[in-house]
Amino acid sequence: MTDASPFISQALGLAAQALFLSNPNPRVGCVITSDAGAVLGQGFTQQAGGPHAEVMALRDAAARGNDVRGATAYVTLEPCAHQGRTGPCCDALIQAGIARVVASVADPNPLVAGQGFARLRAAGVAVEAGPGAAETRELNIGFFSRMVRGMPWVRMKAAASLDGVTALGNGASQWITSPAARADGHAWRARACAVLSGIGTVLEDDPLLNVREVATPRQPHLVIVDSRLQTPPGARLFDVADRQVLIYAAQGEAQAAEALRARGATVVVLPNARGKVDLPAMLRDLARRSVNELHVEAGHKLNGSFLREGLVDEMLLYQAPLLLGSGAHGLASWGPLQALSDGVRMEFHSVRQIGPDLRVVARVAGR
Ligand code: AOF
Ligand code: ZN
Repeated sequence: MTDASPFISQALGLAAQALFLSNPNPRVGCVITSDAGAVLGQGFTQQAGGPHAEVMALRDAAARGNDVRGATAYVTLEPCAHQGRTGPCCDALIQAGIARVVASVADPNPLVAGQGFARLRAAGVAVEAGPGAAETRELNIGFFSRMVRGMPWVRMKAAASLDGVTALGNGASQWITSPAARADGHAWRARACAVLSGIGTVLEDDPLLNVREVATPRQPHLVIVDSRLQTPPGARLFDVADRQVLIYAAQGEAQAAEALRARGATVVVLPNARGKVDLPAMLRDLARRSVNELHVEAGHKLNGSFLREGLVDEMLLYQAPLLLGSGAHGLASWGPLQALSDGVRMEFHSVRQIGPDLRVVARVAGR
């Protein structure tokens, strides 16, 4: 028997090619090999509603004229057993005569969850699970979060000076970090199912909040937290084609909501007791709408609310080698805290220099 890990590594590399493409479907790769260890076919998950990795690999093998009967399929997620937008991958593998499946991890989707493995075994296919499980979870951190917790993975992006300042007291904030950091930030937008910002940012900057600096086959959806429904129907954010705009409000003044709906927006009214948007309820609603990774790019007040309510999983922080001193805004306003232990304890996940700036990815401890 050949060693699983090189082919699983290859399948993980394929899965990574679906990073901007397959949302909200997980990024999955598949490699089909002969007994002698020759690659017969390979593929990765296509756009939502498109073929899954296994089907792409089977098609690839067929296109190359390769016979896959008796072959092994290395796949980074349990093959699906359900009829979703596409047919069950299990059945496609069984029908093609695949003899053995090596899968990284069970699909946390309750529609699948172990049933794929069971169906393969029932058909006499040998099944092994395990290699590459951590890498698959990492690549699909939002999908696992949505399936397991019923919440998106919340990644808060900010650009700050070395002393943590995101804007001067007078509001000046463009541009603290370099074009290289900005382009890198767009790659993180591109992998998200949705980008989120607040009404303050919309009114101040009239931003597009789309992906422009990197090539992408799809735009993430846009979520605006807008308690009093103040988003101007003429805002530039409505000019981006092929994405959904979701506006969460605490009150749904009929006329304002109508004007925004006329611009194609979905308006959701979800107030909390303080007359603001109920952020935890909003996140659960976004998960129901299939948001895996939520990219929060907002001002210090909304950032503060997310942190105060314990809703942030990860920080994506770009820091320029620049000191801006006091009289300025930090990246989140949510204090003042009484004790150091009241802070949000995080762990560094990766630290890298991007052009002249630093990129820090930190995760809330235990997430
Ligand atoms: C696989 N291989 O490459 C992926 C899978 O609506 P559908 O038919 O596209 O199904 C989506 C679900 O399929 C998704 O929630 C997840 O459970 C699984 N994704 N399964 O066999 C793949 N991407
Ligand atoms: Zn499938």
